[in-house]
Amino acid sequence: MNLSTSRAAITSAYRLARAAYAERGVDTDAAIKRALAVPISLHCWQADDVRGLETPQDGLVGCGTLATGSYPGRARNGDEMRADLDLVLKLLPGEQRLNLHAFYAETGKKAVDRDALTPAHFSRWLDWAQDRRVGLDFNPTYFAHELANSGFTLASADKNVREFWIEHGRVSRRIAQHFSKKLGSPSVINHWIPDGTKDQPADRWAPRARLTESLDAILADTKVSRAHCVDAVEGKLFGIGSEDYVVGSHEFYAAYAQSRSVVPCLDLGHYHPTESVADKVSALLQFHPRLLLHTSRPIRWDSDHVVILDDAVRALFTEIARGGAFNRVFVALDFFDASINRIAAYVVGARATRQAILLGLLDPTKLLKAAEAGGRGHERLALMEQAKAMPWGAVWDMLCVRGGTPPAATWLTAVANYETKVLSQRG
Ligand code: RNT
Ligand code: ZN
Repeated sequence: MNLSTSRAAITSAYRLARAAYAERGVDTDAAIKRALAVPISLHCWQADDVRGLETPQDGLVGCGTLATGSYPGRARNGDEMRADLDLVLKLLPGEQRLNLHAFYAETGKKAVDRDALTPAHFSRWLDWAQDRRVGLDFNPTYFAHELANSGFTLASADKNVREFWIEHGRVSRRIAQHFSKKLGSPSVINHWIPDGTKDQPADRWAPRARLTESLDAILADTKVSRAHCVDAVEGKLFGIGSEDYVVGSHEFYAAYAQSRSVVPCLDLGHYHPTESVADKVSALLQFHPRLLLHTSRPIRWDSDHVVILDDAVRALFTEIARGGAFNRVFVALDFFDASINRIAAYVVGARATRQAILLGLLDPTKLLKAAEAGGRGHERLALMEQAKAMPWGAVWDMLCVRGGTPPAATWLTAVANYETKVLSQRG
């Protein structure tokens, strides 16, 4: 298999593409520059199938998410995760961040429960991030714990359970603030709470009231500054075991975020299959200053497949580009596939996300809006269709060259070598 793409071929294809886009009023050089500058937060949890680094507890029930597959090479500890992420970073153009979950704390031989975590338990991640010059984002882990087995955490009717998770939320924000201060870049902390019920609850009210109160208690910590710790809240339609009722639904969080000045998080897998997440962007951004986006790929359900350049992802970033809103969104990945090489999963998903960003920036918005304003709906439709046939692949290859990474699919060679040398040696 010869995957090489010569620099001369990329340059001449790019010249033709640049001219074709220029005719439509699109500056490809500016689009490449902007697309490279949008930070994408890489989720650490694809590397180990969302297992975390705590000593496994017996009898844990699921958390509404599920990584399926048994492809060899799963990272088994923090060092292996960081080694894998090092290769991933080399294969990705543009600015990247790392998104950690609290259960990736490294506590040595000592077991430290979630309510007692401190920045020191993440010092190895922080050193790594400092060295690689990547910002760190954070997530409290309100699942995979015996105190989450009932299906309720922050919305639990049991005060002790609630207090444990409130404390977890509070220590997590201190950790995020520490990352921000050390790295000089605000840390986005995303609160996703799995609470809900399999079947119809008699009381949909009380858990929502309790979740509101618990989140308020977490956010009330005056030692944490919003300038360092950017809180986001992620709603969901359903999960495994919470098919009928999720306490933190989309409406709950859209309203909560609005009233508490925190950021709503939209995950592409968390809505009815025919609902357009792209359409929500211009609605929410009328009222919210910022949005957090989890790019994912739901197949028939919230399956968290690896992101590809599908219509949902393209539409999402085209909407953001048309609204000039890249400085108002945080972009993060959220998928986990244990059935394929996990390094390739990262690279495919992160590249597809940045391709969608680039495609959004290459959209001939001015021409489309002019056709629309002139009442020429047929022209708008024809131009939208024509945009799909534009030579954007040549622009993408140039973006890879300018980003100092392998173009096209040439990165597969590095993945194959790493699989032979490193991944295949893991038990
Ligand atoms: C779950 C949410 C959440 C998680 C991660 C692991 O449905 O999407 O973002 O995937 O926190
Ligand atoms: Zn998510």
